[in-house]
Amino acid sequence: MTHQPSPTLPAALAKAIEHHLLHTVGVAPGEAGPPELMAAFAQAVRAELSRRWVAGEAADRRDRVRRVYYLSMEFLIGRSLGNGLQALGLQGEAATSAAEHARTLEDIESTEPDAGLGNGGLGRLAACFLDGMATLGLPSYGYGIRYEFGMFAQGIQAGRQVERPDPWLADGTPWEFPRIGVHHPVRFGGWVEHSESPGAPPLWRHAAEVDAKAFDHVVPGHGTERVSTLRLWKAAAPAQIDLTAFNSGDYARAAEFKNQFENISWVLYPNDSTPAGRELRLRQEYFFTSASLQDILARHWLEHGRFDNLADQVAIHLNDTHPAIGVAELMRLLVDEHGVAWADAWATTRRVFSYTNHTLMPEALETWPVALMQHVLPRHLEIIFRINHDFLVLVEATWPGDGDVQRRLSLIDESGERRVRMAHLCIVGSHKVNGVSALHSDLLVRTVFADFARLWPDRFINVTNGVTPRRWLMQANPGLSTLLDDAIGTGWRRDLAKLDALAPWAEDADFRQRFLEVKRANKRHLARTIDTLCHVAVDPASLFDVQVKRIHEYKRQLLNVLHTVARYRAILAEPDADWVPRTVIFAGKAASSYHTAKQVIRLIHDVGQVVNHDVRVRDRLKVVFLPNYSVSLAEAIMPAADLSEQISTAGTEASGTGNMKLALNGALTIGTDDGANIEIRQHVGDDNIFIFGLRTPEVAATRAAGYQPLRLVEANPRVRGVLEAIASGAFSPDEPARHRGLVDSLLWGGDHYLLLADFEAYAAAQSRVDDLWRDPQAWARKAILNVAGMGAFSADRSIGEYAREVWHLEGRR
Ligand code: 26V
Repeated sequence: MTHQPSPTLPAALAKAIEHHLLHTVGVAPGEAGPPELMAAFAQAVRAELSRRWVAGEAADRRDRVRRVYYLSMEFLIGRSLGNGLQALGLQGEAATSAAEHARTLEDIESTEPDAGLGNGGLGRLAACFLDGMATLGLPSYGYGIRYEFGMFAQGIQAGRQVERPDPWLADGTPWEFPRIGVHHPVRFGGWVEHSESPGAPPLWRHAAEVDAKAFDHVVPGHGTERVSTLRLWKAAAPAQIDLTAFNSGDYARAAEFKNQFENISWVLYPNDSTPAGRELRLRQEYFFTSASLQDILARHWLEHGRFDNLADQVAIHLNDTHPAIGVAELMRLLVDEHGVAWADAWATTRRVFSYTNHTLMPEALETWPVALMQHVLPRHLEIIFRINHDFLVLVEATWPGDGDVQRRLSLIDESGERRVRMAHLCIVGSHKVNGVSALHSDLLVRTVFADFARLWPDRFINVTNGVTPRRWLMQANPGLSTLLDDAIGTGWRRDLAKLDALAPWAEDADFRQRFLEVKRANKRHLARTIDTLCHVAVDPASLFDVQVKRIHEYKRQLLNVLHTVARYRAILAEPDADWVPRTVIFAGKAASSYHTAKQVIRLIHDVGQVVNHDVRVRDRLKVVFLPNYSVSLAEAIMPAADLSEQISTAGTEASGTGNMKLALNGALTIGTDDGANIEIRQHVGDDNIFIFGLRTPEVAATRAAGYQPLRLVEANPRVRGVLEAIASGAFSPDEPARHRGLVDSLLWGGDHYLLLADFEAYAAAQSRVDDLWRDPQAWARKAILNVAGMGAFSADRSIGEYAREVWHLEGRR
């Protein structure tokens, strides 16, 4: 397809909006407020995207194209209106239409609720990747769950996190297309019968069945008429059950019965700190995976009428282990339901699947008790045992008599209660396995998956993460985008690698001035948001120092707090020194059961209370915690940041993607030698980034040498002063012991993430940040070089690598 402006829009956008106000929304155009206007704008955009969608689908069906299916429990989409308008090239017209209704486009867009169907990095990556797939014109589908409630909304009450539900569908969403007639049965429980007659497939006598109903979201490509589909499944009680129960007249029981089925797609598990061990989670995983695979096979059958060419036509990607059961489910569907021989089905399965790992933390690797799997998915457990048997035969042939390697590689962990290792199932069932940054992929093959890598070295590759420049630069930062257009032309909008042409502009004083003015305007905007959300006045001229991400010990928000307290104490000790004014900005959610993470939020709040009100500070330090971090809040924060905090313990952050969004918007990174920070450093240059602290091997060595945080603190008066202040209640005078637990976890709890070991290096790097800030021209030069160096971190580059090296797929633009 070629890219032509739509014949009907843009001239007709205003007309379409009037039409939808009157006919779809049901309001007189003159009386429409921002929510009604949002609904009408969305309908106008939806109509045009739908036209493209239908055309593209028909072409793909006609050509029987090879497709990729991206299976993910999470898609953290955010808002869709701005993105849709941009894809259609209608932002200008939309702004004019908004003005005709005496509104700004921003006022209208901000009434759209976020689709927050994800926890953090993994879910947002899936959303960026959908955008990249559509934009590259890959025939592609995302598959996931249509959660009735997304990620909880975070409130802060008296410094504490409170969680509220997120009923994002309460008023409906203009973006979904219920696919009447597209539904699949998903079965659970029961037992398996094996027939006497040879060759007959086993019969799964299931105990329960739910109906998975398809709801599609259109995923617009940019600079192309191609669109992709995100198909989300909603669980519904099968119609006949509905009828029987309700006809019996016992409505309460009928409703309860119905709930048993429909609860599967009610709520996103809001936990990225420990894998959820609950049965409902396993049901969710199987529910969406089974529905998706049935859907894929149905589409394939319709086009080909055979399954022996499935792997030629279909690539299925597993976003982490959450859809891992798909390996067993595809085997079940092919062998039990479609009569394919086991060996043929296995050869197909191995060619179809690929798998991305997103975390090294051993405690994060999913396993399910064999007993639970037997109860929920008895046939799948049998299939997993058979896959494991065949696999262990191979292991035995490779390393004869090596019981240790058998135990380590087995799909079943037999060390305690027997458990199925979902990552092992993914690796055995896939032809490619990747990590998400160079360091992470390297550590995977050298640590957690080392035995597998010895067995199948070619299976393991790296694909460094990327972010979509549409949302994270063009939409979030129109000021910088226009400036880039003026300097280097608009080519970067289609190919982010072209940003490298910006480098010479760092030497242009006039350009630097304009760059700083754009940043200042973005900071004024964020300052207003901070005032609204936190009731704290911050100075847009101060250095905006930003750490935004899930709250986790390994991400070390507490290290940032320790440094902030050190700075506060230093200001009090030398009130007349030349302090660089700083605004330290935090945002992020803590898992509801993660006590330490919640304490960190409380400490940030308490430090803010003291510091922000201390007149001796004279506004040279402010500390704010922005509640309810989300995609739309991130869009306000990224363009306004001066300093990006990426300070995880080396070897713990698989990649990070916030680090990419911030640098792309001209923030300088202060960070450890971890995840994608390492590659950012390679691309922006050593002189334009503040890397500090222990590296991965040194982290291991420090721990191995018997790290003693107490010793370290005894020898370091600055750290001691900071810890004593926090532990003695300097920031919690109403409850002096409130933060002793956090301090004790460092002093007496072993300081597992080595905050104290890295403290001095971190503080020294922060001093270098201050020195640079005092020279605005030098700062601007480096910030511009950061933008210039970030071209490689586009989701389009990542997706191009997946398409070439993993999915063997070509774009149709
Ligand atoms: C993390 C952890 C951390 C330790 C304790 C248990 C646990 C359980 C789950 C998780 C989340 C894993 C999935 C995830 O969100 N990973 C993130 O994926 C991003 C996209 O690849 C990547 O940029 C982040 O570095 C990675 O944390």
